[in-house]
Amino acid sequence: MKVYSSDAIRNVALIGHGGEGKTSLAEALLFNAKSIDRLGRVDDGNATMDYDTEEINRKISIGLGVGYAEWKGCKINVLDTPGFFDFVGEVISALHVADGAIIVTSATGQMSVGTEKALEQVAEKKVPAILYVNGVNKENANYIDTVNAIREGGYKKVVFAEIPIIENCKMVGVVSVLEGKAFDANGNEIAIPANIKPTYDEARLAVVEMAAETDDELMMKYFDGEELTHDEIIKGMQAAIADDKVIIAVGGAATANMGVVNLMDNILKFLPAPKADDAAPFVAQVFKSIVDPFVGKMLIFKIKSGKIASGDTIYNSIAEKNEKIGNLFVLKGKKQEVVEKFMAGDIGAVAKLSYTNTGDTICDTNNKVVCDAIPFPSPVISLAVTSTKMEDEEKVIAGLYKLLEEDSTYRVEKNIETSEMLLSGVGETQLEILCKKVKNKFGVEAVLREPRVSYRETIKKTVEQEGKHKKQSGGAGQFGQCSIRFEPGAADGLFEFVDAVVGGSIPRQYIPAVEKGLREAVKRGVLAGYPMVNLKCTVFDGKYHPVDSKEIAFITAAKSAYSDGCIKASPIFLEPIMMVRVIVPESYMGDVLGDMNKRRGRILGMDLVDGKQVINAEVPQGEILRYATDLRSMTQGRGTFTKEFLRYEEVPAGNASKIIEDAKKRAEEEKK
Ligand SMILES: Nc1nc2c(ncn2[C@@H]2O[C@H](COP(=O)(O)OP(=O)(O)OP(=O)(O)O)[C@@H](O)[C@H]2O)c(=O)[nH]1
Ligand SMILES: [Mg+2]
Repeated sequence: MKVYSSDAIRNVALIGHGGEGKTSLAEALLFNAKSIDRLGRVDDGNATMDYDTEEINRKISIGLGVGYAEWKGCKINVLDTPGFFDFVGEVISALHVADGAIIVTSATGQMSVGTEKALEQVAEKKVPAILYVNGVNKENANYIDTVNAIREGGYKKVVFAEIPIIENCKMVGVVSVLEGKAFDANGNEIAIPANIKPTYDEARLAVVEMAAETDDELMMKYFDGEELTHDEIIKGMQAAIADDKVIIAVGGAATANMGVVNLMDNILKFLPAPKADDAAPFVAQVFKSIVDPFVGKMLIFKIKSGKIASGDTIYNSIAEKNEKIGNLFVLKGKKQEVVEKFMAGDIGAVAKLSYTNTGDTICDTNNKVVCDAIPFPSPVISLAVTSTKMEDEEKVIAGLYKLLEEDSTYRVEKNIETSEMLLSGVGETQLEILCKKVKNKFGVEAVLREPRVSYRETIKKTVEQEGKHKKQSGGAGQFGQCSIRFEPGAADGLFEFVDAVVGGSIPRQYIPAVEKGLREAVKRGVLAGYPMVNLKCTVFDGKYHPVDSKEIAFITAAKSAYSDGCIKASPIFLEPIMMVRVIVPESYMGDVLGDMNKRRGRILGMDLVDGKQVINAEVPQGEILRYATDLRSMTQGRGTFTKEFLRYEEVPAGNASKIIEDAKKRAEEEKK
């Protein structure tokens, strides 16, 4: 393959709502450029970008797919992202390196949530974008209504650049608002169809005005009533798009390869080339890793400056190690082609590096720099992961650790307190798919379940309790007896021991044994075995035997005083309370608040920030284990939230029996 320099490169991310045609569009882009010789289909499981087993099974994209289309002397690097919200990490990776985006939306006449999110994302990241309204070949497709719905939904910066001419579910031509002309399918000029004329007239006016606004001189000209030239309009649009002031809308049908060639021309014309200098020292950032069974870990990077060739030695400034570059590749989904070198601005792949991971910067050994980290989201849902077979559990965990190389948005860690392995991520589907991947790749079955809540136990009343241990039948005997006062409140909030024995009723040398017994005992509360906290224990009396008293006897006596005493001291459960911050569009406020109420949430405050409602609430952890999933279905994916541990609080009496029952069930299961 030819080596492309930055002015001939376009790095575009395809983003948008799930299932609206990104992968199909990527396929058509690659096909038109002859990168692939047949137009594969997501439905047939042979689309270039959806090659993973789970992608083929589910007919959705899961991971970021990378391909390229060589078009009119340029190279369009295509980054096909998944639309399903659980995989937003892939979108973030793509937008971190893309110089432009194609927002793919379906011509349904409405703005889908994913389209809205995509529009928000490109605005936030200031990524110039084109809106590709897909599926205009469908029965009830309506291109104009779709664009208007988006404009009315708060995105007036979306303007009609083209209006497809549809006859019997076929795109037979296009009205180019920018050119001010209409063309048939062969590119011959035709009259603008009457039914499109009103939309065209309005759009043309908007385009001219937006172009004029980019330049003071043009503005003067426009106000003087002079016509802007074709070049002035195009230049104005280019500037407005680059500035993220305008998003041009075009239409087509990816699976029918309609409007795609137009789109490719528009990518070259309106999306900016990467700003990257070949002459500067080499700097690149790895934005995606794929574990390939044959070549090992494939690292996909974007070159910010300089160039790279196979055989180079580079420096990883995160791992602080030198690495030798072997073969370099361009990718087409799972397929690789070896290339000799890449120039600044390009996207390439390299395999078999020892220390390099997603997010890392690789650079010239004499120019050590670190690129901005990719802002991956923090996990919002945790599930406990085990295996159907006990002996497979280790393999499941090892598999999940291995897959971390491909996905930086999940975590695997042990909860030391509950001894559960927790799998945490962006959504339940992500976690389920991870388990499926572990099964596909490593042959072991992972099982997910709701994690245990780290409850605590404590007491509310003061009691005095005698504990006795006596074993005096035959052989050496054991004897120890102690009286202990158990009361709520420990100096450190956990455990406090006071020795108030006078007159030697327990000899000095056995007092530490009493404390030791209690310290062991409080590890398990008397209700359901959760750690006992905030307990003050005062030993004030006891008895001993000159021969049979031993350390172990006092340990045991203290333990029995503990269990007999605390059960009478009004034991209760404490539960973790989380500080939860929910952000939703205002229209969902009522639902979210009502739902919070059902979860025993306490609303602390509500705020309108950037047009969205921010709700702060304190909620028991056990009530929001699956909040990520529930909030999403409550808000069609428009709501987000964060949570953070705050403190422990008493569990209402009515909820205690359920905790005890669950603990019993678990104990029985564990026995089995
Ligand atoms: N009729 C019609 N169907 C289309 C068109 N584009 C895509 N489809 C179908 O829509 C479905 C989803 O297409 P994909 O290309 O997988 O959509 P996607 O946006 O990549 O989906 P995710 O990656 O899961 O977000 C498939 O069944 C496609 O065949 C189109 O232009 N016309
Ligand atoms: Mg897809």
